[in-house]
Amino acid sequence: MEQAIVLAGNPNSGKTTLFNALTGARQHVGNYPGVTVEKKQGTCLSEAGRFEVIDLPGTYSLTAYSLEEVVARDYIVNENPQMVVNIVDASNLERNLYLTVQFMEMGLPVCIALNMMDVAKKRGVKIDTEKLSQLLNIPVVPTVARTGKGKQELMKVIASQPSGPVKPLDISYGPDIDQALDGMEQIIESGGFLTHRYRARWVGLKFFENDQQIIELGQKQDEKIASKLAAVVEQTTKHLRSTLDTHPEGVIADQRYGYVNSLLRQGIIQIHQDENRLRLS
Ligand code: BGO
Repeated sequence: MEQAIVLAGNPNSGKTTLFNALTGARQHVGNYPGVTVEKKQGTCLSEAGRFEVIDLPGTYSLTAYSLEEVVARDYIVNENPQMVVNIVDASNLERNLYLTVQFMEMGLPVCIALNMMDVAKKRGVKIDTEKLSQLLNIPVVPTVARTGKGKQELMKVIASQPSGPVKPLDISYGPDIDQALDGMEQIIESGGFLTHRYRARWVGLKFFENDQQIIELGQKQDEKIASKLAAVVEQTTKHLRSTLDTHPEGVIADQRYGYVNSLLRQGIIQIHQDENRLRLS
């Protein structure tokens, strides 16, 4: 059976280039239903088998702050692909992994195509891909999309991944938000609130991030539960303001970056001084 995978990542991470390397001429372009966002779809014939590949719009986050984010997120949730292939720019790891953790928080099957490895190398940056894979507990395959390097390995890794539920990543957002999320999770789960599509903790997180699409979907399903969740958010927001002079969205972004940085500090990146540059200086 043909399996579907999606390519997702920050703009300029090399998604389109990898899509072209994987699908060659076997591709077509259309639009996502109802919106003027381009949808590129193609077939990859690899040593590991045949795959339908969808190139999602480039995004920096998975909260519904832009049309691209809504389109990418809805597509993944509705179509349930075998794998989300997250193209990560190796020369800009911190920013790119910010999106990776959001895929993992959704509980999606995700692997990383660590792209632009040639650029990182030229800059004297060495990345321990095995360690990154171990720490994130997802596959990481180095690629150079421009030359096609790593594409066969990538498809082999995708084909070898077991299907079935994936253990989601739960980042700590500090005691106030964590405790609020615990309570919200119970309300969400017991009411079956949007849980046919999303995991409960993630729905709570989206209420904290003021994600209008999720809030409106929730209100349509159950006005009462939506109000209860909004009340928890309001109370926590007031508390965070008065005690720490901050707001939930800021805390959530800081903690996500904190999580990414804590990974990167564990010896993932080594900077090698360029010998020629040393000699010249
Ligand atoms: C231009 N290595 C290198 N060195 N470059 C890469 C790699 C890689 O592994 N992968 C992609 N690129 P997109 P999104 C360009 O277009 O696929 C390059 O947004 C240029 N164009 O060739 O478009 C790729 O789909 C003129 O570069 O990214 C492209 O994710 C001068 O990264 C850019 C220099 O790739 C973005 C670069 C006219």
